[in-house]
Amino acid sequence: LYAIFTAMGPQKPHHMNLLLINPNTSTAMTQAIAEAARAVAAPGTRIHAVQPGFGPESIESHFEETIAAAGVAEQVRLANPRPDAVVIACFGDPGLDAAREATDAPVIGIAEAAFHAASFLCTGFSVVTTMTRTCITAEHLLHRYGLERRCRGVHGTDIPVLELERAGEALVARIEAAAREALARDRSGAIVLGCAGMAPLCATLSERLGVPVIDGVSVAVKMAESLVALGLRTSKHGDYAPPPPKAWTGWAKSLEG
Ligand code: 2AL
Repeated sequence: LYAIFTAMGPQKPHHMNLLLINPNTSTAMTQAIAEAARAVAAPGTRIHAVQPGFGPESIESHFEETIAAAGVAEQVRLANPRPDAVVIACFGDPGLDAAREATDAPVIGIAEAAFHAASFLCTGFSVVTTMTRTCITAEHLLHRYGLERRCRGVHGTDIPVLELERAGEALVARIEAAAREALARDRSGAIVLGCAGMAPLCATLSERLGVPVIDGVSVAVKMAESLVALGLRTSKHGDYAPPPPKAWTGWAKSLEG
């Protein structure tokens, strides 16, 4: 027995499994998000980065968001190993409530995490996001989370999500300019980056802007670690209880509880 345990090497009792879901199906973006998450994760945090098996390669419309939410639900159902925490890494927080019903692990959406972090750092923040048409999604979430009074403006740059995968200086400069304009016009104290694909740009933008720049991916990872360390889990009392058992049909049968 001793030989077996010795061969297994030293045990690491303090590790946690963090399921990091990119709700879109861009493998390059999943990798970039995973890298951003690993850069801030504690040594004992194992990041399992996944994406749905179906759906759009980026999420910048209501229709895409709806399908992506089902993809998030799918990935929570399929999760292996069993996650200690889940992060949903798209700024629309698609499938957040569904994921919380499906697991008792804490589930953190990057928009929700970023808004809360920003509210600790200034009286009012601005959001700089991708396509202008996605601004409404951030605005709906701010109302849903009760944080609309802390946000002084949501600004689109009209940069498509997938262009962030190969962001050069011209793109960074456009986001920087939008952020500067937002800070001045909104009289805000911090910038929230409105897309998971902006995570790799956070350090550069912080340095250039000289105000707190909040990337939801890194904040969500640290919040997930904190909740796990405190032994706090998603409530199963009330509406986050598991969905009631019933028959499911068609392609969604595999998502049955
Ligand atoms: C996003 C995001 O974070 N991932 C994605 O596909 N679209 N956000 C956005 N505002 O477009």
